[in-house]
Amino acid sequence: KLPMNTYKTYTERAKQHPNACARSLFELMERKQTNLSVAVDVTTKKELLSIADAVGPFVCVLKTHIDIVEDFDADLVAQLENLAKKHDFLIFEDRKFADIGNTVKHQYASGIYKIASWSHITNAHTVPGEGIIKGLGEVGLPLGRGLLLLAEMSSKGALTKGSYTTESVEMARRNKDFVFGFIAQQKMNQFDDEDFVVMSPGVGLDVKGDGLGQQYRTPHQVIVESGGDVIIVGRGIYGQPDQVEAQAKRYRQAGWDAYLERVRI
Ligand code: 5IU
Repeated sequence: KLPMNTYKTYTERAKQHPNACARSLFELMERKQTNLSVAVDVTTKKELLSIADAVGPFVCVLKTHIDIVEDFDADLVAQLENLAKKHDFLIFEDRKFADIGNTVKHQYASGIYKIASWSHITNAHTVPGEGIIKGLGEVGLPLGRGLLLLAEMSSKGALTKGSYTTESVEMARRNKDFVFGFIAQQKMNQFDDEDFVVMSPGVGLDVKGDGLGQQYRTPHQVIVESGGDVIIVGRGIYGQPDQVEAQAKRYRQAGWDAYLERVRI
């Protein structure tokens, strides 16, 4: 049996949520009827923008790895921001910060990418301890950004388990102003008065893995059986260039059907 909040609608959860980033995400999900996030791991500006424009109408969150884009420039960010407005989605730079608070602060605000200036959501490993949240928060909180902690990874042999995962949840509890959820494979709530958003990567309908450790589960397994809130799909959607829109529609439908099944239980 999953925690009580899991069975509430995104709208009900939006109304009750103390975190502004979570509220706007839940409202957006209900408005667009989608719990799909597309992970666009491509290496050119042209491909990234073209996929973002094609999947835009079907996603709540567009997940980027900005440092793999060979021809990155400030115009890419400006165009991404325009697409986020045009299609009504949030941008999530999957940066996986992992250093001490003072260092991640600079990595988040500065350098070439200036992630905090355009990415609504980012994420961090908890391996350095709570200082990483404080450091990122100094930059992100004044800008209204939200942070996800990496409580569990999808890949085979990941060390994110047991006390690592439970202590990551404790860190989130102590920093609810900035941390609104987790990257995880299942619901992380234990108490009825808390409602962490769970985004789950490692989602695919056609294959079980990728030969490099990735492990795939279906939207039904993630949303109905494990209580996840957002499915993150990468190659399952952009893997075949001529089918990007069709696959985005297919995964959006599978994710939304699973959500409707869960809230009607
Ligand atoms: N990603 C994972 N697993 C994780 C975390 C992040 O796959 O545990 I944290 C990222 C990596 C990639 C996307 O950007 O999610 C999944 O892409 P595919 O659906 O193509 O495997």
